[in-house]
Amino acid sequence: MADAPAAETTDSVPNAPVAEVPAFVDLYAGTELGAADAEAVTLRSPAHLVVLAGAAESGKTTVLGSIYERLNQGPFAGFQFAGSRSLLGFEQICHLNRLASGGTRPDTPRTVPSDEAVYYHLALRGTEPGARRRHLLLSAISGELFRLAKNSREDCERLTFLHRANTIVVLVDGARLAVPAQRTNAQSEASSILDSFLDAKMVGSQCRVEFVVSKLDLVVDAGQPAVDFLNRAEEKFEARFRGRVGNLGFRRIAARPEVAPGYGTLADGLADAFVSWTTTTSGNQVDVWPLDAPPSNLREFGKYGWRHFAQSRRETP
Ligand SMILES: Nc1nc2c(ncn2[C@@H]2O[C@H](COP(=O)(O)OP(=O)(O)OP(=O)(O)O)[C@@H](O)[C@H]2O)c(=O)[nH]1
Ligand SMILES: [Mg+2]
Repeated sequence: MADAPAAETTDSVPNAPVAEVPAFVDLYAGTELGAADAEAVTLRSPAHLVVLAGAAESGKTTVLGSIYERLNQGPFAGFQFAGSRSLLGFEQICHLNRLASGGTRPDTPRTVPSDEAVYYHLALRGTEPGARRRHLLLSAISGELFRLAKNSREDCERLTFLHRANTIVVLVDGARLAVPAQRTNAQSEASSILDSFLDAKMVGSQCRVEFVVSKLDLVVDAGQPAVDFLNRAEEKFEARFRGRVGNLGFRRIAARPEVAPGYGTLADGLADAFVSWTTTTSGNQVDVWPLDAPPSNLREFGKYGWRHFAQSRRETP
């Protein structure tokens, strides 16, 4: 796979005049991005933001790693890999999944708790001829960050990036749905994640929201009672949130199934999920902040970048 370009062309403004060579060029360490770096990516090119939210160990990081691995192997879900600002970050989360790690079975490193969201960047190009490059930012809300947000509306409001999410994925841990003593909690925790976000008005009106059951292999393996519970849980999510979320969906995936591939007739669901998560819905086609004024909660760094790129867009014929 090709390395990420050190500095990308401004592919969002194809005819922008080249004013002068900048004195400094931003270099990315290649690890996962903090808020300022993610802002810089967004300001430079339209970027689609997908947020994965879920309780600890619900499978968020595995989903990110599996998407990256699939893109590594060739075209995936109609996209091919076209660069990343966070290659090292992806490599770190995939390491335990590989033979080179020396582990006896695939695993995902525990995400280090943090009170800041981190982002992973992917540049993608559609497999059809002449397809343009598009940018994707993926963020997983860590168990700890989510715990803080769940317990306090103030902390939830700190997750300001949720406002800008094009897609919010609420993961429901299939491993817990498989265990009778844990399934009710798993269901109500997933519900309460979306409740908190909605109560704090963090979900944009055009945002796609999906409840996604992870580790479907374990649910299926646990037998019909687990599958029945899952069906009822989805009905309850539907009844509770359909009126409050304009673009609500449901999905079941197994980003890293433990049982042999091809279990039952179920595919792992990741390719379909990825297409849905990266599809822009009509109301937020632009995938960028409006040009009139920078958002008031932006840091100075972000405001500077916003003005710079807003200016170059205005100058574009
Ligand atoms: N059987 C099975 N196990 C899975 C699947 N996806 C993830 N896992 C396992 O679930 C465990 C937790 O996955 P993570 O991706 O680390 O979960 P997380 O939500 O990022 O966890 P935190 O970052 O600690 O909050 C790991 O041991 C994974 O190997 C799956 O599709 N099937
Ligand atoms: Mg994690």
